[in-house]
Formats: sequence, structure tokens, C-alpha cells
Amino acid sequence: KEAHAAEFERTFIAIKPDGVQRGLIAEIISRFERKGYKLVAIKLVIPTNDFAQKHYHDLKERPFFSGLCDFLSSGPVLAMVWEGEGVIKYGRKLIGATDPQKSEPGTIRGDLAVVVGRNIIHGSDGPETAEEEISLWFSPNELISYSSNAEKWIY
Ligand code: RTP
Repeated sequence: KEAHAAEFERTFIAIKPDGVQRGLIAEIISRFERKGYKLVAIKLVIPTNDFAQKHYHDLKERPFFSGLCDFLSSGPVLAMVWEGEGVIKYGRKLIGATDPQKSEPGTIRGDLAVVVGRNIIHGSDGPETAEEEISLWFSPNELISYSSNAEKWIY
């Protein structure tokens, strides 16, 4: 039972329009699934530019901000919430460094992306942003709590 509190850690993961259009949804989901994390919310959405600006509000002052928001709102984004012990930090590890030129082989960006402006996936960078991003993208009733027999193998 104690394990449940740890499992309850949740992070927001989004496959950006380039990842969706390149047909990488299954590949990316499969890496989180095989690791042993649990999918608790998922939907395909085309965010408005306003919404993209909200999502990236921390980067408002950066020179690439408007291009980034235009890009995020340019097509379908697969928004997800993944749950499990250490999922925020380890999710970032599965994803790899922001710049695909620097991400290690074996990571999602290292294996599947080339340039920083088209790095196919987003993952929350800490507990506060995870909470903030989950509540921006999902309403509480879209987050599914469930247990399965496999749970005895998920720590
Ligand atoms: P993410 O949240 O997407 O995992 O990325 P991050 O925190 O590692 O990187 P951050 O600095 O928050 O940047 C967010 C996204 O902005 C785009 N970016 N473009 N020089 C550029 O053109 C540039 N730098 C960053 C990337 O798509 C990055 O994921």
C-alpha cells in the first residue's frame, strides 16, 4: 500500500505536432509503457496560439517564444499524463536533452530528432510545472485512476 503514494507521482507529456505528423506516437508511448509507467490521461488536441502561450509562459522573454507557440499550435498535439515512481525526473531522462544534438542515443530525442525547434516531445521539468501543466491541459475528470494486475510489477 505504501507503494501507492509513490506511484501517484504524475507528469505531463506531450507529443508535439512534428512527432504526431511523423508517426511517432506509438514509438514514444511504447517507451513509457515498457519502462513501467501508467497512462492516466490522453487526448489529441490542436491547441490555440493563446493556449500555447499559456503553456510556455515561462519562456515569454525568449527570442524563439512566438515561433515556438506558432509551432505548437500548428497541428495536433498528443497530450498525456503518466504516473509512477520518479516519473517526472525519469520521464525527462527517457526524453533526453532539449537539443537533440546533445541528447544521448537511446533517448527519445537522441534516437528520433535532430534540431531543437523540432524536438518532438515535451515533458514537465519538475513537480510544480507538472501540476500546473496537468491542470492546464486536463480537467480532473479526464484523469483516470485505476489499478491492474500488472501493478504488482510496477514499483
Ligand atoms: P521541454 O520543456 O520541451 O522538455 O524543453 P526544455 O524544458 O528542456 O527546454 P526549454 O528551454 O523549456 O524550451 C522549451 C522548448 O522550446 C524550444 N526551444 N527552441 N533555440 C531554440 O530555438 C529553442 N530553444 C528551445 C524547444 O522545442 C524546447 O523543447
